[in-house]
Amino acid sequence: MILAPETFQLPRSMSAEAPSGDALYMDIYWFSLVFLVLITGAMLYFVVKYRRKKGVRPERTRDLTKLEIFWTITPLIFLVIIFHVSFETYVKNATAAEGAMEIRVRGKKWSWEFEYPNGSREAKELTLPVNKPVKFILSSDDVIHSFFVREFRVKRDAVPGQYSYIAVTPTELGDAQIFCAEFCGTSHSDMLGTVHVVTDEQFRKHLDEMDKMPEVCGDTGKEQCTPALWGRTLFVKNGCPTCHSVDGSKGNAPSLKGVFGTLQPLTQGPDVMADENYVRESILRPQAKIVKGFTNTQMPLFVFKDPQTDALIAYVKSLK
Ligand code: HEC
Ligand SMILES: [Cu+2]
Repeated sequence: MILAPETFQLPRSMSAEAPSGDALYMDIYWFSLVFLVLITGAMLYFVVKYRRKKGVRPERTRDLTKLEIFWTITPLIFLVIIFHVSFETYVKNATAAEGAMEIRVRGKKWSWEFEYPNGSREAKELTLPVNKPVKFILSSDDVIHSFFVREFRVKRDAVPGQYSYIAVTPTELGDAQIFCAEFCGTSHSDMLGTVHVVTDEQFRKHLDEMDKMPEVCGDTGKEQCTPALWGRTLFVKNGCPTCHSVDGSKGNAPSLKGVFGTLQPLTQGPDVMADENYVRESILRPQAKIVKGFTNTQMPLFVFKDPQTDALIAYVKSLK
């Protein structure tokens, strides 16, 4: 299959679903353009031809029922055809192929979380094997988000309390940007992510290694990884900084600076020592102990495997 590169109108196409939609888009585009030119041309021509002239009195117009029926029915036929072709393309692209790999996509303020069939999860980054059909099962932990990848030509709302689906078969190796296409609050514009389309072998390797500490991490992605540095990478990726500062300034969530190893005042019960167990619980079950001055409902639920949780704890510990 020959895939179109980026054009003035359309971004690069990277999925098996893209060509049919693009073709439809271009058909409708040219169809509209031709009629725009024809109608505007005819209009201008008549404006000039029948302009007011000295000594010429305009004729009374007559009803031309046949002509009126003609120009009502003709566009209707065109619209019915466009609807039919669009609907067919939509249905074809909305149904996942038999045996498609199921990936859960969860929108939360303000990050995307992806869960692979083996249960591993990852934030803001999605890796997919090339030429394998994928079915995304979308949901939201809070408000309505919308999962949008231009290069795949897919967009679907992630609605709280409901699952929605999209099917896609990536056909090109490379990266594409994930957007949230539904305004969802303060950091909506940061709700970005990246899809990596890789070979089957790279994909399997990625699944194996996802839950282990990578060799390199950090902002540049090139620093030698330590648990604390990996923790910081995960902290940023999972959108923790949208609520928590690490420099002591308080917003709608406690700053995590200097938390570890100190007594934390709670809304209920005695103060509690912020040790490993407390930080772990605060991350995995934020509702369990509520820090004084804050409400419990704001921190979303995160599910991390032990290595990730340990790395996050190491990072919180390092914030002196
Ligand atoms: C939407 C805002 C929000 C996000 C995102 C968020 N948190 Fe929180 N977090 C809170 C709030 C509010 C509290 C205080 C209430 C409580 O104790 O549950 C809190 C409490 C905590 C505490 C206890 C702090 C203390 O002073 O004792 C830790 C540790 C923590 N969060 C870690 C994280 C980590 C790690 C992440 C990212 C994986 C994260 N949070 C993401 C809002 C958020
Ligand atoms: Cu969003």
